[in-house]
Amino acid sequence: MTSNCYTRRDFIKAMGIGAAALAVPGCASATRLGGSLKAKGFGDGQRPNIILIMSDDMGFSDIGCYGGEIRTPNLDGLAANGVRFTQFYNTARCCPTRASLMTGLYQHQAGVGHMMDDKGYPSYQGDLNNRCVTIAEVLKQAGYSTYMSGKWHVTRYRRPEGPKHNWPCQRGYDRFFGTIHGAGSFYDPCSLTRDNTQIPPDSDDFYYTNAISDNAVTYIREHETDNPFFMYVAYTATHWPMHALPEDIAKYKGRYDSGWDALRAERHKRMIEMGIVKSEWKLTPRDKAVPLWSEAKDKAWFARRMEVYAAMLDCMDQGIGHITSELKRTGRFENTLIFFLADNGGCAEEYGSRGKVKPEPSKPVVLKPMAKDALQPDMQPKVTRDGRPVRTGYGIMPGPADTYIAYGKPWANASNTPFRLYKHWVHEGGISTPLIAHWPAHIKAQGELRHQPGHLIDIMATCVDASGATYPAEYKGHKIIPMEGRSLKPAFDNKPTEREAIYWEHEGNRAVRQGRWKLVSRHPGGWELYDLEADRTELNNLSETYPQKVEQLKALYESWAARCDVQPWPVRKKKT
Ligand SMILES: [Ca+2]
Repeated sequence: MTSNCYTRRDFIKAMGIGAAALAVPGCASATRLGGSLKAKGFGDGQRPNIILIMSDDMGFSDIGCYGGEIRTPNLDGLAANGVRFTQFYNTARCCPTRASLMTGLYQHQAGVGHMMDDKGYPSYQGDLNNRCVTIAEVLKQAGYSTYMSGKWHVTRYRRPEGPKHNWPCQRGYDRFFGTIHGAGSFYDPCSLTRDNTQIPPDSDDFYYTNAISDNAVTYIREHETDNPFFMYVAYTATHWPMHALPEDIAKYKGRYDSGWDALRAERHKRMIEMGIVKSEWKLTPRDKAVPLWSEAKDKAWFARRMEVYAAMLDCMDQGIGHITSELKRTGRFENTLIFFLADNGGCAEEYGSRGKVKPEPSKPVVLKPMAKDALQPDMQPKVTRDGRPVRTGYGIMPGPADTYIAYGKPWANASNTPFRLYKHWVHEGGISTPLIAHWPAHIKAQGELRHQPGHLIDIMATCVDASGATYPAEYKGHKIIPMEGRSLKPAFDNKPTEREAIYWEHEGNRAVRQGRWKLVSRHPGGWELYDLEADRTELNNLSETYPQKVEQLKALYESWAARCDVQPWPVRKKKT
């Protein structure tokens, strides 16, 4: 197989035929090809490794280099030696973001118009379709080794038996460690998988964030050939539940005792000083559903929830440090393009934190420990592996494995400083993400900001551009939808990114951005118009002042929605 793969690649490259014409099923041995490829003039050492790192349910202002107080020295270091985009966007939710990011298409085009259920429309099948290709599939055809560590969440088939046609190793990855599903315990995640086999945690001190980092480091260490690699590192920090290690939580003890109002104000001030946001953009008012901190009850509980959240990100950043150390140790740091971003804004879901504590403390339940080799079947485990009941409810102090709650709306409001709304919505709080790009061999800027608007769809285009790969017109006999994004390489050098507009739709929340103008609607409400150059915090609705602009952007949106088969919300399951 190895020589087969090599010979065909070599031939196709030599003939100048696009990788589109090449589909070598089961060619998972690219890691062994590097030496041969180099010998034939393929691996000239110029093509970069590419590492795409993503956090989960993280706000725009959480990490240090975007104004946060959470200690992220490793991300800050990448930012200081690269560029930070201030107007980069995701899709506002886990699955659609991952579908869009992986394929370079809008999520509806890739078959994941909403989440992981089949609503009977091709654009809402809850599973990647065969009209898209993943970044891994594209780069693998160009001779890259392809690794993934972390959360997948672009298929509705998460059970151990599959079907597995949309698991990572069937969508372009040579090696995979992580979870197929979108959430779970950090101490015992459901759907934990190595390659194509679901597994239990491998040790008593298993903690998912560290396991993701360790596997990513291992993939770099074991990549011994000269061909470049692509690696996707998809952390589940800081998605609920609030699970973190005691030593990391201890670092933040007391840090949030001054509350969310003070936190929003201090972050906003730092963001202005750093140039992340403009001083003209007013800080949005505190969410109406959130009390003044001075009037909040149970402050110790609220503070603890944010301490754990901060600890989760802190741990992720430590892992990113291990990854960059391994790149340095193996001489790869200079010519590796590293991206860091988040899949959606801070999450206001009060998962597990409302209502009475369950199971009730007055009625102790006796549960059996789980067998060492038992797979965790549940997103929210009923029992820890050592036999303690997993508790939810108002007042539960999060952190350890026997708890399962979110950090909640007040802190999500602070995470998304200075914007409004959250994960799910396509106002700036839901869709704005940090994007750090670090690539010393190519990006000469050090610590500069880039204000060009960009979207997840641009990551595929940038990977194709940076690697010299060919985005296929056909793959495995299926016609592939052309890429939607634009390469960010010109933006690295601070040149403009040419594009018509950027579009969003999630659960009926809709938006289009063209240049400085954004038309946005919160389902089931009407259109609002904002001038983001003057008012990125979306406080001054200009729809009545500029009705013609509303009509023009609305027509653009509707044309895009028709082209991408966006259905009116709520999408009812189509009867077949
Ligand atoms: Ca998410």
